[in-house]
Amino acid sequence: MAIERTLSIIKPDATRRNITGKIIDRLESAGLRIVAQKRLHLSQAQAEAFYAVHKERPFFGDLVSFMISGPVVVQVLEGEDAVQKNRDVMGATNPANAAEGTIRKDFAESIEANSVHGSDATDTAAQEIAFFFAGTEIVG
Ligand code: RTP
Ligand code: MG
Repeated sequence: MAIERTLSIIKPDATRRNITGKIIDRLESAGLRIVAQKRLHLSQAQAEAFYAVHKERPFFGDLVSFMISGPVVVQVLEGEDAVQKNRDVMGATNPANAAEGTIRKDFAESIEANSVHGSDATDTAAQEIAFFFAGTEIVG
């Protein structure tokens, strides 16, 4: 397995409930290392740009509104097979379908307010990391 990096976002439903530490514990316990992290409040333009791939989807407007409804924590996670490992720890998009022991099963409020984002492939991970972080902000 290759050492990879992936982009993680702890979403506004989780910062609102003050459970960022509980989520970080799940990530670190799975063997993912936080090599960059910052808390920010996305602008509408930033959220629209980040989720541009979904702009034709019916949920796009609601998703953008949700993502700017409060602060987020954006992170670069590093580890073996980090992209898939993070997706496994996150669980399915809809918490009703998420496996036992996953972040979304245990913490997500709904299919939209589902507590975390994780890149879905190594190429999108590289793009999403560059969207939020300069190379000098990532310390492995
Ligand atoms: P993410 O990109 O946030 O890691 O989540 P994902 O891959 O599991 O899900 P994706 O299909 O990429 O959708 C992005 C986010 O949009 C919201 N969503 N709402 N109302 C709905 O039917 C719906 N479907 C998706 C969720 O916040 C999802 O994580
Ligand atoms: Mg996605």
